[in-house]
Amino acid sequence: MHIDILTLFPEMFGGPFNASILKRAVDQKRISISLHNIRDYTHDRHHTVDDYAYGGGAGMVLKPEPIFEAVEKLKAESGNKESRPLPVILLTPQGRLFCQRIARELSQHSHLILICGHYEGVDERIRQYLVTDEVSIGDYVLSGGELAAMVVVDAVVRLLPGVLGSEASPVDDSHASGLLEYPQYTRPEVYREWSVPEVLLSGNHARIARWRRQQAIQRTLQRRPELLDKANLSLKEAGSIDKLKESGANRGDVVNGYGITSRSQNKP
Ligand code: 9D3
Repeated sequence: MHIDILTLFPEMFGGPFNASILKRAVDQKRISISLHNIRDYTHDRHHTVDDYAYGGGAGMVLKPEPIFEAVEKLKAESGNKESRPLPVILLTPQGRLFCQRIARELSQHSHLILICGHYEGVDERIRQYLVTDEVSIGDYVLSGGELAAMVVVDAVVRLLPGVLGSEASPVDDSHASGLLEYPQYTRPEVYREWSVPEVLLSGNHARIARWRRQQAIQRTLQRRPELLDKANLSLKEAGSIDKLKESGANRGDVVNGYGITSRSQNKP
């Protein structure tokens, strides 16, 4: 897979892209990432990338010309042979909410172009006539699309064949199974008087699997009950959840470090 990223701040990408799984994927030539400074596609003496908004108002707007020219050049070089259009993705708070399903969808393409917007926003014609998709990574305010692009790249690249190597296969991920993960322990068996649950030391693999499954379901019910609607549960498991719900085990209350209780729903 090749990924082109258009940004006003290419230097922001150095850290994440030169470490860990992404670094290895690049070194193994499973992916290539090119960073393009939008400023390099300007023609005027001052390398102008933004301008005042028509109609007035505070804040500048990214000009269409440099972004159109950069994307058109990359498209021409790409020679897209796929039946589907080459994804040109604008990272913006107004985009569709990024999730594991979208990561999987994007991982099916051999080439992606990502455009990082900035606080000011972009000329609407970029959305209308250049971009094929708009993506947000969540309902909180970032200063630009760069961190969002890094999140998208990380989530997509680790799904590509061979990238994870010997590490856990992507289908084991909690967000792939639809449940949160079960509690994990390692040595020592007793730390500061806190023991590892006896079942995990039992050597009874069927019993361990049942315990982990039950813990994963219970944890999901307490922390992210909405995930259970889409999780793959057996009829028996679905029935036991209904019982837990009736007993109030999913009240969703969380307690912070000060013992203050609140609902666990994320309100904006
Ligand atoms: C004047 C700014 N805001 C008006 C309400 C809108 C705004 C525009 C651009 C707020 C933040 C940004 C910069 N953020 C992104 O470009 C961005 C983003 C985000 O802020 N949150 C989650 N996902 C993304 S993807 C790109």
